[in-house]
Amino acid sequence: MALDKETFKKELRQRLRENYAMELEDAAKQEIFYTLGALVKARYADAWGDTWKEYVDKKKKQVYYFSIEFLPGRMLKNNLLNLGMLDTAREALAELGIDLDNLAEVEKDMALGNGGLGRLASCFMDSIASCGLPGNGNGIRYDYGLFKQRFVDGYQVELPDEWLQGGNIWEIRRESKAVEVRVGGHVYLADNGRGKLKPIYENEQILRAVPYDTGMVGYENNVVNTLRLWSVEIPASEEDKYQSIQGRRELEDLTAVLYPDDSNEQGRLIRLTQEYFFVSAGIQSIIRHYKKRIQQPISKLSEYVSIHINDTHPALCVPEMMRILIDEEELSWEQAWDVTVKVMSYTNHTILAEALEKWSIDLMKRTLPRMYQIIEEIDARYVHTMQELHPYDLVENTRIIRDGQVHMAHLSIIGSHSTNGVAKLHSDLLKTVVLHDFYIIYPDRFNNKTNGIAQRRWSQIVNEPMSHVLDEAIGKTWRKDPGDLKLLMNYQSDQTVLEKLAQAKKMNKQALADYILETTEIDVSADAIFDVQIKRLHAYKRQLLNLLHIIKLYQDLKENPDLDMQKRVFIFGAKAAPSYHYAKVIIKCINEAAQLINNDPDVNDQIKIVFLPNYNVSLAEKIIPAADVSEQISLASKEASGTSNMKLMLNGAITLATLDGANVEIRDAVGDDNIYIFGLTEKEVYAYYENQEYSAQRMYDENPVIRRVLNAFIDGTIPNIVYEGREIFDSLIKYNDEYFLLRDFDSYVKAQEEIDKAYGDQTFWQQMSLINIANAGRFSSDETVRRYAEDIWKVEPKDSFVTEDVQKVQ
Ligand code: CRA
Repeated sequence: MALDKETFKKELRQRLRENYAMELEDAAKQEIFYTLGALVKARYADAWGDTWKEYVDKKKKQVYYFSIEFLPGRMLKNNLLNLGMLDTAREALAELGIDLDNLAEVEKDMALGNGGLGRLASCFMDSIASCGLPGNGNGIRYDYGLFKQRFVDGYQVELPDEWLQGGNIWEIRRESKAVEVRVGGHVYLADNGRGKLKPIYENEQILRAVPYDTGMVGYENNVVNTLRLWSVEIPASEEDKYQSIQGRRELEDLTAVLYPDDSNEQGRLIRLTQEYFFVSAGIQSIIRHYKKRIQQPISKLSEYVSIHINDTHPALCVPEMMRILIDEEELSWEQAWDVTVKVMSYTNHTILAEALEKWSIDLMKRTLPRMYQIIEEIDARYVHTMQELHPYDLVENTRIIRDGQVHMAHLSIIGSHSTNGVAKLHSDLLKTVVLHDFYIIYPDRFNNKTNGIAQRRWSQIVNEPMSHVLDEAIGKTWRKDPGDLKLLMNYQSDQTVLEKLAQAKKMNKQALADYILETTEIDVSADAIFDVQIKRLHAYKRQLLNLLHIIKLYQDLKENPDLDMQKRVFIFGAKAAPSYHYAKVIIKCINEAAQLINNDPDVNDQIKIVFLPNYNVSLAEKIIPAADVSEQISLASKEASGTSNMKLMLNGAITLATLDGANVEIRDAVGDDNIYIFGLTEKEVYAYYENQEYSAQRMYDENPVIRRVLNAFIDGTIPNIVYEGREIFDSLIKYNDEYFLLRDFDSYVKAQEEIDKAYGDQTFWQQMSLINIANAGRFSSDETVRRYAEDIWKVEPKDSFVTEDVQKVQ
């Protein structure tokens, strides 16, 4: 039921009195925020209960999305929007003299993820609910989210993210749903008295897993699904064992921190235990629910339950499901395996070798002895079956236990019925290169599901000015169905619409310029091109290539201060993993170049560099609506998909990209004339790997522009980077430029020059921008999860359930 402004105000006041014994006029921002949060939560409480009840009553098949990261960011405005209350709340609060945007800033970002992978999981949660699909998240409730980033003398410094301080308004602790998870110790098998073997545990550690549930509110459809995050505690029965503070700490540390690296698995014991902890707790609670409420034979589990393994971190879902089915439900191995493979599906998110998870046998045995036994058996049976069908090498290359290590991707592929990549190019590379051997063995298991974004958040919430222009031009249906953005194509030559879109962009740029001034004291003009690269700092993403181009522009301007060019602000947002030295060196260099360029009077404000610290979801929400240029310049083949590329496109930024990840599909969507493509293709990259002909030294010797740019890193041109500059220089010349920056430099510069020219013709630019917005609908995560639901999970949305009922009646 819709809430009118007066009732909203009354309820807010009433709740404030009840909770804080306070009048609105005396309340602090925090108190108002928490009160509003409680009001919003109460508005969806019934729908939350009803949704669950409907799933249970109708015995609907549900999907459980297992992910070690979720990155929702702030939830207040998203929940208001999805409940259809955003405008009412904004207006009612304004009448009370409160600015909603300002109030929303009280909420701490829920940052239980590193970057793309975790953010994708949260976009999926939003879309699964919004499409009326029965689906839930399962993950870890870290006490500390991803570190906060500050710059000190241009260096990255990491600070803890105490996001739970002050409480988390959205979660509900579900004491009664706690389960126990066993780790460590020894396990041996003994007769269970009924002719079967059962595992006997010795000296194991028992952990209590307590779930905290958060409602995932669907868009105006009364569906509220559940994100369940697990936290570790000491079980009451074990209290005696933990008498020292240190002992308690060690156990409680298990869910204390998120590992702050998205591309390098360090094989740490705590990480492995984290993985097992949330997997085991999640699967136990699914099975418990199934037995208690669905009450079907366990052999039919796959008709009611689908479990998704989001990258390999939850790969232990496979042996843990086997453990429960064999040890507890007493199914035969064959029956259990059949059920497990049917229930599980897996997404691969990267081809970077250093990110492919492997655990040493020794560590696995010590930490999770029963898991290891089961994995050994899966491996042995796999080899046994496959060696009859395939050559020796193929089987050896694909088995789970190899070279003293457990290969988690192999476990995930063998133990599930579906493996997908996250963009067409990436999925093709999985089939043809990275997982080619598996593709030969299981050709039918491989498929593509191009990533998507929660379009309502990344348009309606973050970019109200643009949203209003869209409403006026094409009506409001795009708000529910992002495919309708296509209607905008009819306005390509409509000067009024183009002009209004330009005004909206300008407003957003001014807002970002104000924020930049306030937080960094750098004064930037909203008339300049806002050229944006926002993503984790990684060598393959090539922030350094961006910097090389900036240095070239700087040198050109020094030589000729009257150079005919558009003003440009280069905006960066990027965290480096704390242990990733080279990435931190690049941060330092960008910051020092910024100091130099922003303060050089010769440059005369023609170019500026702004590196905004602490890039996170909330900062992305400020930057993306203000972007003119979207830098997607990874070395072709390395970026599995990317998702900021989609968000920037939706907000009318023009993409400057290599043909990597989903950039290829963005190009297909907007056409060659509305995107700037440069650089090596993935085939050319692979050809270089094969023929070994690349010589960075030769590029340096033969190309004077490159030489001058690189020299700036070692000749004092950029100050304060004596060591860092040398390291950059050596990485490019001495170590032969692993990511082909110098090879792509010229074509990147040329593309940048074309952008400069294009921006000079504002009508032309606005047309490109409009075409990008109009064609962004296909990258909605609504579409993506629908495809997962149909092809992989086999779960059905609420509406089609209704149709079925209707059909039955007829
Ligand atoms: N780092 C990929 O690199 C992709 C996201 C989500 C990544 C991105 O290109 O968009 O996943 N891979 O699919 C990853 O986390 C473990 O691998 C990422 O976020």
